[in-house]
Amino acid sequence: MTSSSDFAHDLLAALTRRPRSISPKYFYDTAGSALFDRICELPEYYPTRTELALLDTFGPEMAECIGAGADLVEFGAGSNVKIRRLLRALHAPRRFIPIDISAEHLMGAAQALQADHPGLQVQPLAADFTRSFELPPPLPLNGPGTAPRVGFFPGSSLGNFTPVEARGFLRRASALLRGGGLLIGIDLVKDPAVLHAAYNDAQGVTAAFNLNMLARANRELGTDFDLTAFDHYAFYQPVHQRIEMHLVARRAQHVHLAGRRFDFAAGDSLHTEYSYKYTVEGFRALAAESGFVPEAVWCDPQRLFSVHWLRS
Ligand code: AVJ
Repeated sequence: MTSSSDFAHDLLAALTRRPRSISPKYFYDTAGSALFDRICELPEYYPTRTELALLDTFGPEMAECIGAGADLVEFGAGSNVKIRRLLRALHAPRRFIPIDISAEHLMGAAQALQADHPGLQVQPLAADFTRSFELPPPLPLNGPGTAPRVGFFPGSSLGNFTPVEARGFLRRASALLRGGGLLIGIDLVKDPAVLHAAYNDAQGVTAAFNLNMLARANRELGTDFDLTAFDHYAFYQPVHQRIEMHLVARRAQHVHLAGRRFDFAAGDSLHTEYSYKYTVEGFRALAAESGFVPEAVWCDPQRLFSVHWLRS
């Protein structure tokens, strides 16, 4: 779990370095997690609805890959919407460990899930999975050994990592999930206009989500960001195959943090997020380099989004 002091430390570093950049994990306080849930419902934001349809349509095939009695771990479980779809298809899963950085959101969602699935052991873990963290001990089997762990990482959240970070995360995950596997959702490279619209919605929810980074700093750290003085700026960068999200100063201004003053010139940016897109083959190659055996892959007919089963 992150604390305000992690945020203070990282924001101070972000304002000091050039180019200025802060981790997107700080979007997800309670207000930010709620805004993200609204993004998932937007007409322009195709990833959530496309992935949910894949989980519904191919759930039985995914369940075959995963096998019976799974010990599931989800990285960034949010509101548990996706695991609920997968649970419809899974054969007698034994435990579900939702990991999320937003503790309050996590605990509420875990309680609701436990109430709806009395036979499943729901064991929430408030943690920052971009750092090292400890899982509860593996489940003992009736015979010798322990139940293999199965990871679930939907939503293309891997896209927030740079390719170097993604390789690092996948290497750690493949070690953690040895004997089991990872079911992971990956957004695909496509028409830049479709990508652009998904991060520039007409209702301005993505803009509010981006600006929540500054609103959260004002709430938690006592900074004096003027939210009307920054623009949401998101674009697709085709060379690196990624969306970049920035907060751009509309005019020259300054902000105070920890007794220090930080200046922005008009047009200066604070970079808040990357969202990398992959081709199916490119992602399978990355997974293979990181210790997994890429097995099945499921895509929608328009090839907007993909879900992969990687054996470990
Ligand atoms: C949760 C990281 C997958 O990159 O599409 C949505 C976050 N940012 N709109 C994404 C996000 C802006 C989302 N991920």
